[in-house]
Amino acid sequence: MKRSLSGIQPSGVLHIGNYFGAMKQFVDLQNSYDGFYFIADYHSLTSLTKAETLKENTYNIVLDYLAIGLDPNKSTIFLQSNVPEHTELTWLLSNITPVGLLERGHSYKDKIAKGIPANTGLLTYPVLMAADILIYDSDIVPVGKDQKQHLEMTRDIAMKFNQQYGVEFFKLPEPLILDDSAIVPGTDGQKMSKSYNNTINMFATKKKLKEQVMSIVTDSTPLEEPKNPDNNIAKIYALFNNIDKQNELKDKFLAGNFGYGHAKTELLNSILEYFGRAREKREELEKNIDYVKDVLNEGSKKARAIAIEKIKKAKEIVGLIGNI
Ligand code: AQP
Repeated sequence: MKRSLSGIQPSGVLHIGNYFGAMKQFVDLQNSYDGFYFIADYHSLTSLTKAETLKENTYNIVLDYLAIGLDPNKSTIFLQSNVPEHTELTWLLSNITPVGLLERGHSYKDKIAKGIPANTGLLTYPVLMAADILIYDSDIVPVGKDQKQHLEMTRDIAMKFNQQYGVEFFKLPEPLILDDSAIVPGTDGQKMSKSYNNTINMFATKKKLKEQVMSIVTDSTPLEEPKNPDNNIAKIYALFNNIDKQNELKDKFLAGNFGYGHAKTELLNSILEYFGRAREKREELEKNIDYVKDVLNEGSKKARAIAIEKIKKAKEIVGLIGNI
């Protein structure tokens, strides 16, 4: 069975961009791929400095994974920092990765442009990501479009290693990016992002969720007039509804006498309905945190056993002699 691997940073509360861009694919693929899905807690240290928040976010992501239907009997759910071999491989890969490649990273450049201090972790984030993927011989990586360049870097780094040491050691992974959910827009129309304060969180309280949906930015076309049917509400609505429902909404916008507030209420109902079962499941899981911990510990053990074998071979290839 081919292997699918991906991770999510516990840098905040997960949102429908994370879900449609990546997590939904984790669940959809779990019968056809050997799934490895992790919580990228090492990665989140590049932006998160509050230990308590990191711990809380980490538990929340495991709950989210399980609530949306990831099955630990089918997929391996693990914590990145429980497999320190990821960081060990990062060091080996760092020594073949040109600084220029990392400096060209869109995500790195965006963060610097926003005034985020350029720590080394932020620059070398893609090398750790390459290690995460390559250490498991992953075949595909389901991600949103913002990660496309990082996946290309992973392939470049793998090729460079294979060439430099004259081996076919690292498998070149393929990104899996779905057209319809490649970039989910946030409430302000930019890419939805944990750090932009523009998110719709699938498991927010109903009151909070309503506030988030109502904050979607629209234009000021009067109620009675027809509206552009390709607005931000319609784009988000499309993620939750089939084509007939999408067309119905478009027709209402074109007909006039249908305000953005009405559309937002329809969107809110769709979101609540879509995640209804997952919400219930999440509430049940919250009462059974020992089970959640077991899932993470068992998954981490399984992942680590694979990573240990791969790093051992990688060290031999580069000439680290180990125990003699
Ligand atoms: N708006 C989005 N549309 C589609 N996919 C998205 N992803 C994130 N936002 C969108 C995908 O979610 C996965 C996990 O992302 P991540 O948490 O590792 O980092 P990120 O891409 O940087 O996500 P955020 O929300 O934007 O986090 P911050 O604000 O912390 O940087 C990835 O597959 C990503 O593509």
